[in-house]
Amino acid sequence: MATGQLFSHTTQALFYNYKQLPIQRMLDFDFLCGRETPSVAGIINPGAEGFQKLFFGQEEIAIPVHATIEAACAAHPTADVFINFASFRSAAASSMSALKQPTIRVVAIIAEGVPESDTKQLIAYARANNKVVIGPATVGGIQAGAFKIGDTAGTIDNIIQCKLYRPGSVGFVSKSGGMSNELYNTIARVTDGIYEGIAIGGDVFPGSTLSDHVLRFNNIPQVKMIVVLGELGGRDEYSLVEALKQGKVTKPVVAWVSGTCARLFKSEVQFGHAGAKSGGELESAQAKNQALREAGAVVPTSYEVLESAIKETFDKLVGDGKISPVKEIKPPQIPDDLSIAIKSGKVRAPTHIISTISDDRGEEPCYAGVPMSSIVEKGSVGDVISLLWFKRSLPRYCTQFIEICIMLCADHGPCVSGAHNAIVTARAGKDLVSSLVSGLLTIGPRFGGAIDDAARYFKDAYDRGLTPYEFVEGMKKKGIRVPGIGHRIKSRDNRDKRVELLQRFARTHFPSVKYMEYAVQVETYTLSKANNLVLNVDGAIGSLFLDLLAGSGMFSKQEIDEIVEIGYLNGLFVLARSIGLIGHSFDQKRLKQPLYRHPWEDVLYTK
Ligand code: Q5B
Repeated sequence: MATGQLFSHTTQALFYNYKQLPIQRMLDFDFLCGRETPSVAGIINPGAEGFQKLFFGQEEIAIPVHATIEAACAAHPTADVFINFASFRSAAASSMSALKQPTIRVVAIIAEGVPESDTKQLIAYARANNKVVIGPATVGGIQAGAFKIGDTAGTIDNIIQCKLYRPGSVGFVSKSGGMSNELYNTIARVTDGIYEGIAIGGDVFPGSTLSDHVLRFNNIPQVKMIVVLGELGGRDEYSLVEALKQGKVTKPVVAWVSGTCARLFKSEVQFGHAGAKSGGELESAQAKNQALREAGAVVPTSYEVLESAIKETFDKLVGDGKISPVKEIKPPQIPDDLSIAIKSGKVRAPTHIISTISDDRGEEPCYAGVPMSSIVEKGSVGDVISLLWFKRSLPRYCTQFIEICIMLCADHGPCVSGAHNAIVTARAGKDLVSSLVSGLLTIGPRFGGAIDDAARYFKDAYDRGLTPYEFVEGMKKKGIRVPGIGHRIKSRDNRDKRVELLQRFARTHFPSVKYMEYAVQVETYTLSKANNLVLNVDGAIGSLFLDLLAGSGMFSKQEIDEIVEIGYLNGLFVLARSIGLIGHSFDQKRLKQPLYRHPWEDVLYTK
């Protein structure tokens, strides 16, 4: 892997597994560096296709999403870096697929816990095919001012503080991703900054080694000095020792192997990384530091003086005229995300939706301010309806009345308009929701949806003091059928039991049933005209709900007028009948009923 540059200002990557945050961080870094093209050319989200919206500076861009690695590589032949955010379970297989693509040159594997045998296969394949693997168990790497892998270097604030938006003169390689962030800071403080930084990952077998990257840095003219941060465990550092001894590294190297504290422990210690364990003497931090020192690297006496060792080496290169100071630039300002800006109080933004009935943001959802747990403990469906529709807790007799309406209107057999539609739709092979809505769509002024109008007309007539005669004849003059009156099968001699049940409940529990009594008087008059002009279930609910609103003391006059005007009450029939319509749909499916076709004999064909 000796030959130099891995990345440039135009490098583009394919990002495996959609992870919004690291991709957005890459794009923010791009913007900071003044890149013209986003560094993420495409996203691979196994099984999904389309586009993902993200920000590139102030603008939103749509990044293509591909279902397979092959499709992504075919669509973006110039994207030669593969950033693999797969889990440890699938990281090896997807990385191998990526390495096998002719367009992919570098694969970064973020997952920790990739089986060592799988990693060894990846390494062998990459070496044989002149490709580079960074990781597994890595945060990635960064070429300052040019290209960044995933979450490398953390937040934008940190990237700006570490001056990573423009190249410096230091090549840096570390095992640890967390410590690389620390060193980006240190290096920015005492030098002109990073040219490139790589975290090789903490596994026993990294895809590329410390010395691989040091040798590569040695070939990059812009890199004037190299900083290496190793750690105890493994022998990786010794290949760097060899390279130094053989004179393959001609640039100054400042190195530190962390983990010198391991000797303070009595037994073998496993540190955070899989590879970081205190094994034999040769793998100790002390032995590796000593070997590096002897091979010619600048190795400080402790981590605390690493910073001054880096500074001295850098200052000497400046003094020798090997480094000319980098021209400082001011990076552009990355616009804050709206949510962050709002939180900080810097901006305010108008909302697009207003909602007053429920809130799911807290620890538990609330209906009209009442927490779910208290509804479950003490409430009923009637309470849920009163909270979500009327925004208040109603007395028990009111919620009970609502529940009775739901029970009574849940179904009225297969022959009514709604059920018929639901049945025909189910038999046409359609799904539950289609059957349900096809049934619901029949609810209207003639079928089930006359409750609101019944309430409106009865209220108006009663409040204006009209006699039943004046009311019904007035409606007739206007050519309007009295809503809530009349039924196809119910009549004077075949009363609707539902109406009786509602009336009985209300007479027992409601403080007043004046509107219902008025409706009964209207019925007495309409029955004198025709036997089927009974007060039907819609009329009974409409008139009784007026009594509930007026008698409960829970609603102002203005609120009652609004409820009647907006038309809440058909909702009771819609809600209730949905139960039956769903039942009819299931019934037809269960009975495996074939496509319905209406019989010819039942149609009058005429000209
Ligand atoms: N006439 C319900 O009519 C029906 C009159 C009237 C004055 C009236 C009709 C109507 C108002 C709407 C209403 C809810 C269409 C009904 C429901 C749920 C259900 C359904 C189920 C369930 C029935 C014959 C003569 C004509 C008409 C006159 C009729 N209604 N006059 N006011 N309201 N009502 N809907 O039987 O002189 O001969 O021309 O529109 O409240 O939907 O079970 O099926 O749970 O599923 O078809 O219960 O009453 O009568 O149209 O032949 O009229 O009576 O003007 O007079 P019919 P038509 P004329 S509950």
